[in-house]
Amino acid sequence: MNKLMLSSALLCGSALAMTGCQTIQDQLQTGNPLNQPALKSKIETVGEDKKEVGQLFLRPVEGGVQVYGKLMNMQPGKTVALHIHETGSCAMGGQAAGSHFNPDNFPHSSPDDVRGHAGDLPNLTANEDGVATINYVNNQISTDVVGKYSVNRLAFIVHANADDYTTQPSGNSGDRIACGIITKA
Ligand SMILES: [Cu+2]
Repeated sequence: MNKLMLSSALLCGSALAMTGCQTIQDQLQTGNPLNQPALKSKIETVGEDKKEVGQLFLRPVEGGVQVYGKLMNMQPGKTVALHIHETGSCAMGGQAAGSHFNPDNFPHSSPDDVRGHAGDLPNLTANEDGVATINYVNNQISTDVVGKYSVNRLAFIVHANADDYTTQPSGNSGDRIACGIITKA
């Protein structure tokens, strides 16, 4: 089943494969009731007011863990960094979340680099309505409740600026502006 879906996805560019393409696109939609997330996180601003900015979800898929969801009330057009940090706390303006989740002690890198931080994720760009979506498969993390690669009880951090995927240890992505603890869905 999963293998079939994967081959459909690979054929997405072909008109003949539109049906298969639609299928995997549907599978990747946020909130598909047939594919409940394993983990979820309510993302809130790190200030005193703790305004909710959105929700992110994680679930195991072929090839890794799908991280998906959307953030709202972002600065329109702005590109910002999103990471999974190693400690499940949003206290002290998000500083309590600690460093990037990095169970294999790799340098910070682009999210697709398997020798980078497990918690590295792609930058998000808000549209003109201030909405930013993510739909990304991370192959270095697990949705298991516990374990070396488990992200349960860790935290998402949204930064003020984009991640350059190069600067150590956090891509020169600036202040922490929003945070969410990852919990069982
Ligand atoms: Cu970060």
